[in-house]
Amino acid sequence: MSKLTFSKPLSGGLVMLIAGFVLSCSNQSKTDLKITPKIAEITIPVTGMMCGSCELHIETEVKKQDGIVEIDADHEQAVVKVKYDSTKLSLDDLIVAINNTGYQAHKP
Ligand SMILES: [Cu+2]
Repeated sequence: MSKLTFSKPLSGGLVMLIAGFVLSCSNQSKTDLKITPKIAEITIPVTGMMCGSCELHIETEVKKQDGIVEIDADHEQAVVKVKYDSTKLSLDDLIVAINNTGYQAHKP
């Protein structure tokens, strides 16, 4: 009924992945010294926080991202204030990180 086909979609993708990795590595070592952290500060509206432990939950999880300088969640104001290195993180990264904790972050 069915015939086995030996296509290799994986290996092609893998080679591309490795090539991209090597490229990005060599790029980085050249420009490494020139990269200075760009600290950005943002207040992100976040709904779903009810108390201090909700705040702590978000702070603890989002802090695991490389590039967080300071984070302060406030359930009464329904916001999360973040100071971060914008060369390492984007606003979208922050929103995804907050959403992954189960609360709803909204683009400011
Ligand atoms: Cu809570």
